[in-house]
Amino acid sequence: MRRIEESELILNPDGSVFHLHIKPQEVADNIILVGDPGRVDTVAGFFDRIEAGAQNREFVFRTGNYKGTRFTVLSTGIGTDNIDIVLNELDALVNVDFESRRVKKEKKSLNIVRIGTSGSLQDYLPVDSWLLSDKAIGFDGLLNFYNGVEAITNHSFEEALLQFIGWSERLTRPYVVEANRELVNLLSGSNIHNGITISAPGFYGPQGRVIRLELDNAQINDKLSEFSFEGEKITNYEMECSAIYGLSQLLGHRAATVCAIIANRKAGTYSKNYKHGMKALIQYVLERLSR
Ligand code: R1P
Repeated sequence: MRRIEESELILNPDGSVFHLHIKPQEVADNIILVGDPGRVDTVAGFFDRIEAGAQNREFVFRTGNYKGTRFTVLSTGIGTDNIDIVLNELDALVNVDFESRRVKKEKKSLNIVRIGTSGSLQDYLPVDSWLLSDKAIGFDGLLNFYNGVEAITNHSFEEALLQFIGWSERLTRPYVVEANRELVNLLSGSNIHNGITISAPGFYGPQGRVIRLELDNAQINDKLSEFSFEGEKITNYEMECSAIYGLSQLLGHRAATVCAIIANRKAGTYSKNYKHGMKALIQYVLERLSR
C-alpha cells in the first residue's frame, strides 16, 4: 500500500483530521449528518452520555451513546462540496492508519444517515411530512470527478430525465444514485414517504427559485414534478444527498437520507414551526438505528 503524502491527507498537530477535527478513536460506526451546526446539539441532546466533541468552521461533532449504541453526529454545512470533505475525511478516519499513512487492509463500513430539511415538489408531500430518499439525482456534478461513477449510476434514468426536462449543454451531467437498501428498510415506516431527491448546487436558481434573476429553464420545476421513471416520481429538493450516496458507494459505506419537508414548492407553503417535527424525526432515526 502506498504512503499518502502530508499534502493529500492533512492531519492537525493533535492527531485529528484537517477539517473535521475528529481523531480516529472518536468516530462511531453510526454517523448522523446534519446540515445545520445548530442541529448537532439537538441530536446530541438525546444521547445518554457524550464522550467527545469539537468544532471547526461549519463542522461540529459530538460522539456519544443513545440507548447503548454509539453515534457520532456531525454537521456538514450546506452543499455537496462540503460533503466531499466530510465523506473523504470520515472514511480516512476509519480506513487509513494515521501513523503509517497507509490504507488499512481490513476496511470498515460506516452507517451514515443524513437528517435534513427539504422542499417538496409534489402535492401529496405536504409541509411537516417526512421523506426517505430511495434515490438521489445529483445536479451538482461532484461525483463526475471520481473514477467508477458509471458502475454505480443509473444511465437510463439519467437519459430519460435529460430528454424530458431539456437539460442545457452548459450544465454538468446529472447522476442518479441509490441509497443503501438495508438502511432504507430499517428506516421505512408508515409515517415516512419514500421518494427520489434532487441535490442542487444552489438554493435559488439551481432549485428553480426566482427573486430577481430569471431562470435559463423557466419550466424546470413543473417538468420535474411531472416526470416519472418506471412509475416513480421525483419528490423533493435539497443540497447534499447525491454526493453522500455516491461517495458512500464508492468508498464502501452504507448511506440513507431522511428529510423533514419544510416547504412545498407547488403549493408555495412553508412550515410554521419545523423544529418541533425535526426533533421527532431525529428521535425516530435514533430509535431505528439503535434497535
Ligand atoms: C438550505 O437551506 C439547506 O437546508 C437543507 C439543504 O440541503 C441545505 O443544506 O438541508 P439542511 O437543513 O440539513 O442544511
